[in-house]
Amino acid sequence: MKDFNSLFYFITDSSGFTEEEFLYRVERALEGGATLIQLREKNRTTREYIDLAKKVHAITTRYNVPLIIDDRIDVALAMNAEGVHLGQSDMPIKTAREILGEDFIIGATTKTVPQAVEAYEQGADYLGVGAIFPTTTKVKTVLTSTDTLREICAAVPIPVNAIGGLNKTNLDVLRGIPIAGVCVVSAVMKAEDPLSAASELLDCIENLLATN
Ligand code: TZP
Ligand code: MG
Repeated sequence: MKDFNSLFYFITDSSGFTEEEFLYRVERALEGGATLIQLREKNRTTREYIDLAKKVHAITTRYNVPLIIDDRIDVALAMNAEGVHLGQSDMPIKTAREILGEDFIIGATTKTVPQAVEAYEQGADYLGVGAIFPTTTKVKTVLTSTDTLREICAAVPIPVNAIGGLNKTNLDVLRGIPIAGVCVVSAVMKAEDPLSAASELLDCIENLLATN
């Protein structure tokens, strides 16, 4: 069933953690209130990606939070994830939708209005837009202005999330922009206390969106 809430979208980065520490942090993020979660692995074999995804899925299922797999529809299909997230150089959204069917959640990274409209028209369920701020997370990206973010929100009827360098101290730049939620990696992943980081962030996002 395609039911998701991108309000507090936590994206993982397992680099530097043991598997045990990584899974512990994923669970603390969920306990702290993450509403959607993406497993984002860039340096694993397919088999390792599937193996880790199954372990993460066992946790997310207990919290009733959909699990989105970054980049790889084969991995998502192999372990019954709820969705995939595709960038501009990944499989086209249209092809992914044809393969995955209507019930799968498909997200797309877009940085311009034409990219956003195309992703929507091809069947994307939500968009990630950024980077809003420079990020310390390993990613090939460029900055996207909040003006462009606002234009994208106006151009498509699906949820739009802001991403990139966001944390509880800088969400104010998003005030007044009709986003559906915020994506974060390091604000939770690298926090000393991921549970309190997640629950404080949830409060901040709720506060932000209450006035948007
Ligand atoms: N896409 C644009 S910025 C980014 C991705 C995956 C990384 C965001 O990570 P952080 O740590 O929240 O800045
Ligand atoms: Mg990608």
